[in-house]
Amino acid sequence: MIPIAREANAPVTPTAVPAEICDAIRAAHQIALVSHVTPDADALASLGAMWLALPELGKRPHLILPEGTVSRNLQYLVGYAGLRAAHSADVQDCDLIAALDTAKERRLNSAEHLVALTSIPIVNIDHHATNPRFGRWNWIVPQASSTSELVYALLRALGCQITPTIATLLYAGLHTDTQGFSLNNTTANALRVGYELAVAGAQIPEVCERLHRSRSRGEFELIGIIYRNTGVSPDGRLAWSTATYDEISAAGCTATDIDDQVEIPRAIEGVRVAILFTEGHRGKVRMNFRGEGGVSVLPLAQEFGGGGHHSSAGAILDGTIPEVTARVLPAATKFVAALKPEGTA
Ligand SMILES: [Mn+2]
Repeated sequence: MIPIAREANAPVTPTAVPAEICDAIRAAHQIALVSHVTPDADALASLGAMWLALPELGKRPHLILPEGTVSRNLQYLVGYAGLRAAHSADVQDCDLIAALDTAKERRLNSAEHLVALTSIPIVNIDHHATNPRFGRWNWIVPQASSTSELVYALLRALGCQITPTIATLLYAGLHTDTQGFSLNNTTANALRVGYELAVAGAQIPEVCERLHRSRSRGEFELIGIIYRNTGVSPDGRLAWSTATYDEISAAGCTATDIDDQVEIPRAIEGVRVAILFTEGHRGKVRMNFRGEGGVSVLPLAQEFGGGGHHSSAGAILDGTIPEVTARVLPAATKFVAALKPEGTA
């Protein structure tokens, strides 16, 4: 047993929603809902929950979800919630854009309509610490487990009904971003929201089976490759793995199947920094960085033009896996060497 000295958490108070965020939504008529490219469950859940709830307030929401960007597992959620995507061009008819869970303006999934975006005000709702506040209104809460947690607070503040379908979506987002309530963003408030979503009728067993225990044979193959390619530094504090474009393709997978496989090298005891290098598109290597035990990997990701959260960040570099690892692993080794030794303050 590791004795952990910590103070009691602050009392659980629901997340306060800034009045200007509610006002911006109340004043709008047609709202484009946008999130980041290759949406994860949190992005999709936030979009879907807003899309389902806003008509009740007399709003016309447009769900911007370009074709071919939703992974197989998340297709289930789209079907379950009956989400119907609008055309990106519909953004032009909107008087408000709600950007959800998107840490950078250029990662918005409606990039081809950025010209239109510049003239339409954006309400920016996110939990990424590095979000540069690109909206006219910005509600950025890095302590929130997920954007789904914020959207839940927002819908409650707007007086929307949390239907079982909305609850299921938001629970999926919360569950995924906390990795099944196991990461250090599993706050008392995240658990409280999880509880309230369960009370509201979230279909927890089914959504968790579909999102976490429904791997295709291809994804299963890919996991094998990632186990096989895992390397660990001599001091055991840095672990990484790789998958080349050819390995991903040979497994029958595509870039949309790359999700949280970085959890594989991260799971080794004593690892403080884990990195997954994947060449989902030929010549482009995406890096997922994870910090364990309170280590912030954000500076490391930012060194390579990326961003994200303190314990979970990403970056993309041009090149092949050998080229990119040759650049990044020495920097990561130096970064880990500079961390304070375990057990010191
Ligand atoms: Mn998120």
